[in-house]
Amino acid sequence: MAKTALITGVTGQDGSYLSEFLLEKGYQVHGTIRRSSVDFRERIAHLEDNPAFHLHYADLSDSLSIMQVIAKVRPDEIYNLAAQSHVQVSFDCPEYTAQVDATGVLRILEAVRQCGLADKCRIYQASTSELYGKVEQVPQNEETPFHPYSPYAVAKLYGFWIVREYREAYNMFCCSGILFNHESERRGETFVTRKITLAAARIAQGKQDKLYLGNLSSMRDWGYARDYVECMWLILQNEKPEDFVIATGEQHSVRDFATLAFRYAGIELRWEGEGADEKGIDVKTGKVLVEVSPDFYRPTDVVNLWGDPSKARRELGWNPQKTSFEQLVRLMVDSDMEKVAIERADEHIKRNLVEYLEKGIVK
Ligand code: NAP
Ligand code: F7E
Repeated sequence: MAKTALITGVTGQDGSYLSEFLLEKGYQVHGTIRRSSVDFRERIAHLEDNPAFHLHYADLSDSLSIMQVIAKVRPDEIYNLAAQSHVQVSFDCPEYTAQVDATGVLRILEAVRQCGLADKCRIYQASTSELYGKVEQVPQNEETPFHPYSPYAVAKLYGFWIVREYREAYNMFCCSGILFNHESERRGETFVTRKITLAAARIAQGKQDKLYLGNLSSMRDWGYARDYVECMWLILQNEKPEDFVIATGEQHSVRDFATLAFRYAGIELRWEGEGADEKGIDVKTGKVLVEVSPDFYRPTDVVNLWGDPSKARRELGWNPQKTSFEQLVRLMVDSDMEKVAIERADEHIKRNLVEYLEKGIVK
């Protein structure tokens, strides 16, 4: 019998890759979406004709909608990926972030219990390296103490502990993946990696003059999202419900990422100055292409994330180095170079069409 999975946050970066992964494994995949005045289903549009792929309206801040979808689908596995996932935005919308990222997790767990699925349904919670926050140890593993350093991280810490509580109190199979940053060509455009690859592609093709960034020295352990969804699945196939760190085991700065992304877009950068005065300069033309803007500084910033994926490698047989840092940056830049080239071609066609219409060449 095919297994049934429910994915909250199916329209997001990870939700789209996980859907593809589970459909390939023969699952019936159900995803939750939110009503929006514009269509934000770009990442899953290619799956919507698949008869094994089903969508339902639900919101993590609305218990009834969660209860309803779980009662209807009665899933074997739930992947709770839905979240207000932007750390900087969590400073502007702290209460909403708590509603979704903290008590939203409780709503899922309790709905599973209330629907009588506590013994049958396995639950994966999308936890985060942001829990380590103002880090107390490098690299970070499953034993490293948490020190959350943003409203997002504090909300996710509640999510982590309530999952553990339901595991111990009710013997439920629920686990957290403590995922370090993972990126892709589908990454939201306001996260730093995608912001950089898109800007590098636009600057290289004459569509943007400059890129403004915040803290260039911040260090992250960046992996490829497509590789990480496999590990989410492995966590739920494990014999025992346990929490796992998912990371590559390598660390790079925002500056390193930008240097490489611009290089792959055909521009060699040299860095001059320090702090807010640091600039990324095109070696060939001498033009300043990257500047620092304090607008992107955070009230408290997490600056030293570096994961130790030994447990996942040892106990789940997961390969943390499947896609290298260089390959990740390359595939993101290639994808954005293509996207910008298509946008330019579209503009060109539109301009020509307007001219032909004006001149009466076409009607
Ligand atoms: P993402 O691209 O921002 O996707 C978030 C998803 O959650 C979207 O489908 C979004 O729907 C949905 N969502 C937001 N608020 C919701 C609400 N109130 N009710 C229901 N759905 C809601 O995030 P991602 O990068 O795929 O990350 C997936 C999960 O992993 C998140 O929980 C994130 O916090 C966590 N995480 C991510 C990373 C990373 O590096 N990517 C690392 C660690 C943990 P809309 O499309 O309608 O907005
Ligand atoms: O920032 C610095 C910024 O927004 C990374 C989410 O998926 O991963 C993500 O959260 C670093 C920070 O990701 C800019 O200060 C510099 O130190 O790409 P980010 P994040 O905050 O690490 C974790 C694991 C999650 O769980 C989250 O859901 O880059 N930075 N300049 C900048 N960041 C942004 N966004 N924009 C800048 O211009």
